[in-house]
Amino acid sequence: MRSPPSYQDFTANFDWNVAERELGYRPGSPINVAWMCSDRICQLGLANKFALLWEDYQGNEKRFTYDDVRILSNTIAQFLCMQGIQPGERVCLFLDRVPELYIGFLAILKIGAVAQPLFSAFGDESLLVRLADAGTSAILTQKKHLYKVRKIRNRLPKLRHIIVVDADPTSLQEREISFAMEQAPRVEEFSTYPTTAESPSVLHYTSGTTGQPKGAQHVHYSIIAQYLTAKWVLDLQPDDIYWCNADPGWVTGTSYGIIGPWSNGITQVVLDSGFNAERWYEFIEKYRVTVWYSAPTAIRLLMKEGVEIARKHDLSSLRHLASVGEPLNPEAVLWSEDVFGKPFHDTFWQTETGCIVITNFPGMPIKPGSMGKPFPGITATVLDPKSYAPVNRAGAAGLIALRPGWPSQVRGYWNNEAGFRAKFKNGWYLCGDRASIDADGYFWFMGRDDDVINTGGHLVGPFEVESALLGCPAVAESAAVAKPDPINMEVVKAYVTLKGGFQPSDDLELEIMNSIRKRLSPLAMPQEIEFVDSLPKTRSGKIVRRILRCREFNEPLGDLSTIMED
Ligand code: 6R9
Repeated sequence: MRSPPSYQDFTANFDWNVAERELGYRPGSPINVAWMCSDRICQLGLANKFALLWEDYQGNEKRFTYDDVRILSNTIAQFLCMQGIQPGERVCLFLDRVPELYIGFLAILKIGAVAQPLFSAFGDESLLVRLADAGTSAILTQKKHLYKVRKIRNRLPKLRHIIVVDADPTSLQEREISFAMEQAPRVEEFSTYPTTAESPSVLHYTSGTTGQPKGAQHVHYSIIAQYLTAKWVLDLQPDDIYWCNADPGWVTGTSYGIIGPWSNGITQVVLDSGFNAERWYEFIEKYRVTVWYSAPTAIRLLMKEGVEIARKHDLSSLRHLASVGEPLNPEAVLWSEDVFGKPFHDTFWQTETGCIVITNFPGMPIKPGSMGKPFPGITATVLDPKSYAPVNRAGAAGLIALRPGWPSQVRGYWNNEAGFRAKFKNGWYLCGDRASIDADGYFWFMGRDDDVINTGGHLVGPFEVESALLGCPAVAESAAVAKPDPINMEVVKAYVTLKGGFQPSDDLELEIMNSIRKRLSPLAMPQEIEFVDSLPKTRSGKIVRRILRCREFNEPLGDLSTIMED
């Protein structure tokens, strides 16, 4: 049996140009992610290999070869060109995990436009904030999500085209157009727009503590890192059947749900359905999935369902397992060793890093609970929070920091230069997380360094929730904080003071929760609302979420005098 290379093998004389060479990229020449992921794979002789095996919650199935993906992305690309969409314009993907999402993503990149994927579970307000900020020109969506777009389109003057992939043309209104990918005449040849290394490619919105979500701007050169990390960390081999169960509304679903596997010419499977243990195991068994990239919340849900369900299925095809998004608790690693015969490998990264940066490699001894070591070419350390100098003491806590300059690093935040600059200190990029490094160089995650709530691997910004809460007629002031949760690690909890004339009640709590769920998303919805008379504030009146968070987690408050100052 093939034994994977050691960490030393991976790191010795490392240079990112390994990936440039393997992808056939010569610095200075055009580079286009979509072309690399489809046309190039066909040219390698893999045109008839399956790129995508797709299934939905009702059991409908579709299969697409690399040649299908090439031709269908050409077909959508040509349609977008005919609508007058120009290179650099933002085109939003607001779709369930249907084939049009994956293939449309490539199409947008083929015309040199910027792909802006958003979760289809988003409500109208979450959608509005992100489309308005990006000045998005077009949106691809489905009939079932159209009502949300219709609700906000009058507030989006720049949104010229609402493209519905499954609608009956007679039911459409102004600015709406129907386009059925598989019924349209197939476009065999399309000349991909000659984007270069620094041309913008993907715009992913991610939440921070202050302000509305930030648009992380990526470029075509990112593929260099996504290709190599997918190959080495996810251990992709030519015959693999790869399953990444992340939605492309989240960076994991694009970097490793589209670009990583397809740039490697791998067959991937997609299940467009929510969590269901039985269904997931059936899916693995049916497609003989070999490599699975998942998340701690999903693993905890599987653990909760018990080993018996897993034992009913033949899961012996699984060769390599990896996880991302939140701390992977040691119990989950041990459980997977017991149930699947192999451990989940924790990987750490962010929307801003574009690729896995700290990780457990296939051939590396795992220390359960640790995130592993830096990917070759990534210089990672932990910094003292006051001096921003590396801590350099085994086991000591610090801020996770990376030396800027790896290929898939975010190039900026859309419309938010100051927010971007604030992420750099002393020549380091700060991730916004805390960790320690042990004597063997393994990183151990400790927590976030801000007020962002990580619920089931999804980052929710308190500001976004609080803004939505203030939109409820009864709410005077609010603070959104994390509350511990056995499955999602954290959920949103809101502390609320009411306006005069309103009384706390269960009905009011439900009404507020529902309003947030509809306007933002089910994930951003507070699972609990605590009505209070006042909120803790600094002397100048800023709400101090940390005090409320400490209360939820039963943690000591520490020195309050510094918190209460500004
Ligand atoms: C890919 C992705 C990034 C934040 C990150 C950290 C948390 C991600 C983790 C992890 C502990 C891991 N995070 N991986 N925490 N262990 N292995 O998740 O991107 O949505 O931008 O989130 O998620 O807090 O800073 P993104």
